[in-house]
Amino acid sequence: MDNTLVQLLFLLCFLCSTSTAIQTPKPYVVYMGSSTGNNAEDNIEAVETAHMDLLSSILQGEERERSSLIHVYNHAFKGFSTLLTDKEASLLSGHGDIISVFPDPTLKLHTTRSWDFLKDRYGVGSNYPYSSKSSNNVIIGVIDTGIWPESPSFSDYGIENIPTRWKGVCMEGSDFKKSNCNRKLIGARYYNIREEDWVGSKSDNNKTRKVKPAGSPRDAVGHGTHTASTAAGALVTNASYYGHGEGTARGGSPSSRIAVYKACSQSGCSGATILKAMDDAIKDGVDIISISIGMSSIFQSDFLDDPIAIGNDGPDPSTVVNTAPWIFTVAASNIDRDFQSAVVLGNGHVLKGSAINFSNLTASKKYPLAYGRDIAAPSTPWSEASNCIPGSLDTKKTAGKIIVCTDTDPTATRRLKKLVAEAAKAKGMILIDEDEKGVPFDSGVFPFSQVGNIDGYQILKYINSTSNPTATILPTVDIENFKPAPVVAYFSSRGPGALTETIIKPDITAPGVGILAAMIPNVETGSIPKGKKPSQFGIRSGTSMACPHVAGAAALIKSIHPTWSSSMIKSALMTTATISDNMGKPITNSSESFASPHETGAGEISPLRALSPGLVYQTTTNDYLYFLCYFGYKDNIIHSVSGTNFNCPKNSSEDFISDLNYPSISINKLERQQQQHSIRTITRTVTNVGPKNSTYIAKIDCPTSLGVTVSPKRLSFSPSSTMASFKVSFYDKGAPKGYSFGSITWSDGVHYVRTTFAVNVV
Ligand SMILES: *[C@@H]1O[C@H](CO)[C@@H](O)[C@H](O)[C@H]1NC(C)=O
Ligand SMILES: *[C@@H]1O[C@H](CO)[C@@H](O)[C@H](O)[C@H]1NC(C)=O
Ligand SMILES: *[C@@H]1O[C@H](CO)[C@@H](O)[C@H](O)[C@H]1NC(C)=O
Ligand SMILES: *[C@@H]1O[C@H](CO)[C@@H](O)[C@H](O)[C@H]1NC(C)=O
Ligand SMILES: *[C@@H]1O[C@H](CO)[C@@H](O)[C@H](O)[C@H]1NC(C)=O
Ligand SMILES: *[C@@H]1O[C@H](CO)[C@@H](O)[C@H](O)[C@H]1NC(C)=O
Ligand SMILES: *[C@@H]1O[C@H](CO)[C@@H](O)[C@H](O)[C@H]1NC(C)=O
Ligand SMILES: CC(=O)N[C@H]1CO[C@H](CO)[C@@H](O)[C@@H]1O
Repeated sequence: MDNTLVQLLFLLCFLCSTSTAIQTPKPYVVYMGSSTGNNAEDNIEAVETAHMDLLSSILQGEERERSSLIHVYNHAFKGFSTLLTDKEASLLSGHGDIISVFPDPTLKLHTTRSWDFLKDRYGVGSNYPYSSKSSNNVIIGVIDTGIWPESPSFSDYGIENIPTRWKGVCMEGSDFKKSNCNRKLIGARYYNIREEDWVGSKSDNNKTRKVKPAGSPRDAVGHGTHTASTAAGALVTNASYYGHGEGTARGGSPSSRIAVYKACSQSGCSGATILKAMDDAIKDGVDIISISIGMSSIFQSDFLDDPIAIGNDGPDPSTVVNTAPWIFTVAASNIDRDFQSAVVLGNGHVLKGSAINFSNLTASKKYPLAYGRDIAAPSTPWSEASNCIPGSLDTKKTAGKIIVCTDTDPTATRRLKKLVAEAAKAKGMILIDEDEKGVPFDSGVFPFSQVGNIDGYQILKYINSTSNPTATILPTVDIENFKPAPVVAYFSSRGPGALTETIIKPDITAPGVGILAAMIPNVETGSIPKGKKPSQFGIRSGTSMACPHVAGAAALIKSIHPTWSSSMIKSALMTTATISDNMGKPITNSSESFASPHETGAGEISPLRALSPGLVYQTTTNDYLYFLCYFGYKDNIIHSVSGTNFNCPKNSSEDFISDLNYPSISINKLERQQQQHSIRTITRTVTNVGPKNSTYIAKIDCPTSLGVTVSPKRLSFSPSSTMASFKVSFYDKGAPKGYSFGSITWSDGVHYVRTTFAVNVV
């Protein structure tokens, strides 16, 4: 493996792209009923062909040119999305196989607060060194959906000349000129992305799979623009999403340079393209790579759990790249700001819902309120109607009402339910959704609010209690200093790692809920409040919003400590992470339980504390090669990956991965008995990056049922002795089966070097 590769910091996250290209014709969703269940992936071509035939049957002549499927839904339910004119949509909705056709407006969620939240947690009055000259020298490569260069977040005002070491390029496209790059956005590349897979031929019905190159680095999705500005966006005063989240927008390292690699499109990212982009980024001279991989479709919130999502076809180098321990895996949390849109019931009760809306309703006027179940279409199961599944509501009974829907059926997302309610001419919608209640949903001009199960029960009880239930949904208000925060988001990926339990995954937590950052302008009707111009910012939630926070923090550290390796930066971020929330309690998850390191990793990043970590764990190229050996790769593969004759130890075993010099410790099995032989001892080595003469003392924090000893208990450093090793022994003292968690904290009284551990007692 290329040493440079190891020296770079990889941030892999999950692409949760939710918006669609804005054009006339517009995107529509064609819903064809529930899935039959036997939808093997290898059948996908036949399904696509059938959808294409259906489409061609209504598209006339020339129009067939653009006949294409944006998404095919084949698992949770049947259907597809495509570009249609209004007329075509109505033609299609008359077809026998089709249950309903909905316009698919661009979802636009929208943050400026997250970096201040992280800073304030460090200590009031602390300064964020966000415009340091040295941060000009850090180049962040963002592999994503491209960029919207006109956003004020990418202005190069006050930034010095491009470092001479930069070897990248600014590729042009029909809508992207060399002049779109500047001293901030120093590079832009695109790849031949399969934006549209199926392209019908003009003359006959001959459909071929054609690759239509997306010939521009310009972002048509918004995801790449949002993540790039979160990591390194310039300071923009007075940023907001139509007044919400108002403040100064900025990235984690606002004067670092950005180089974009458009390797992803609306329909996802191909592993092969990502690898090519990585290759280019390294060649161009980037310092940090931030990548979002995976794709959650519009209607399924299947947040893929592991970076193996790309190139998982056997032990080849691409797989290696994805399974390697140097990939930073990030959990997503909320910040101390909430977007609330209250529900006022006819009986005067006010319930705090969450949403971002352009509701024009007021507290004084109430509207009829109905539960989906009570207004079901003829011969529709209650369960479908209560979930407001497409086609389940009696549209004669929905018009002008605020309808209440539940979320017990995962086949319809809140986005789809909202479309159902809108199409049924409802006045508004209250969604009872325990999981997503803390993740605000942008419903555009449609009044919308989300509540949890407890408030939901109150609403349903109220509906039962009167013959004439009424309610209204108030416009969204920003709640500042919201508590508790951080809370691990419900959609955040959970450990232990699917590939190996010998490394704690995720590594760390960062803000990923309700994040305001730069956005491509959304001109979709229904998404802009009356009389306003399209917003230059957007509020979004997802693990892919958390990832660029880590990239930005890493760039900040790199700018202050230019000689530090990526493993030192990673260690600094992990050992200084915070494990308590803004109420001084341990961080919780969205169901109000204490979150374990399998949910938070080492804790929430504290970028300022990470600037002086005291001690760091350095993970070397050899450690990574040992990792590959222990993971089971054969010598010949490791030779070809590393270009060396490195040979694996004969006794390689997955268990030994726990011994690699990683900034956290995971023991995948510890025998459940108090015998001498069941002691598991691992070694770690720390490097002093703080004051030359210092002495650190270990403090262990763990359940009493787990035995943990550290030896030696004191580490001394001097100008001539900058590194020290210690051993940690684990043994069972009656722990329950399964994982026990704890930490070892080395401290010199000034620095606290916290090493999280997870021990699986079997
Ligand atoms: C279909 O189109 C492809 C490419 O345009 C062409 O190579 C092929 O011969 C066509 N097939 C038929 C049956 O027309
Ligand atoms: C911020 O924008 C508002 C209007 O949206 C304007 O009234 C105000 O003057 C602006 N403030 C600054 C500092 O530009
Ligand atoms: C709210 O706006 C919609 C159109 O966006 C309009 O039809 C409706 O009458 C308005 N309602 C009130 C109460 O102003
Ligand atoms: C409302 O009434 C229905 C039918 O009478 C009943 O099944 C349901 O449990 C009631 N819901 C609540 C919250 O009381
Ligand atoms: C929160 O943690 C509890 C206890 O570990 C667990 O049962 C629950 O599923 C977690 N919640 C989520 C949303 O993962
Ligand atoms: C594996 O073998 C090497 C010698 O080849 C030895 O030094 C090492 O201690 C062994 N490791 C374990 C965990 O047994
Ligand atoms: C470190 O300690 C040594 C003696 O132990 C002393 O000579 C040296 O000046 C000290 N260095 C610093 C930077 O304090
Ligand atoms: C984000 C958003 O759309 N908020 C709107 C909610 O509704 C009020 C009242 O119409 C608007 O002022 C907000 O802009």
